[in-house]
Amino acid sequence: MMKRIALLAIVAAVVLGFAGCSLCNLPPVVIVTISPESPTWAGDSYEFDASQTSDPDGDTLTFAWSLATVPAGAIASFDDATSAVVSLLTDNEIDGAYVVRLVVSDGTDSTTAEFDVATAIF
Ligand SMILES: [Ca+2]
Repeated sequence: MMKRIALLAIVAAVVLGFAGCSLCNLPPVVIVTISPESPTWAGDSYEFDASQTSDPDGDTLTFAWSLATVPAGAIASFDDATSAVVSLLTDNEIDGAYVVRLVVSDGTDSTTAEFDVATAIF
């Protein structure tokens, strides 16, 4: 009887251990550096560097950049929307605000961050 109880305790601990692990995943901590810091001229590029982003559990991270908002008529895009460091080429002759969205996933959870940048015309 004691052996059976001990065995049940071990099984319960193993099951709880696995369940606990899948529930205790921590999401990525997003850190982004934007260059230049101030508004740039329309047609210039912004660099977004998320290479300092990390995961508390050491999980492998994937990056997905998108444009949540662009000035009317703008067709700006990223050079590589799945890289940790991306360049946003803004539209020539169109000034206004861009809202850049980054979703970083660790395969289980994701962290979303948004950044406002703007361009000006001469
Ligand atoms: Ca994680």
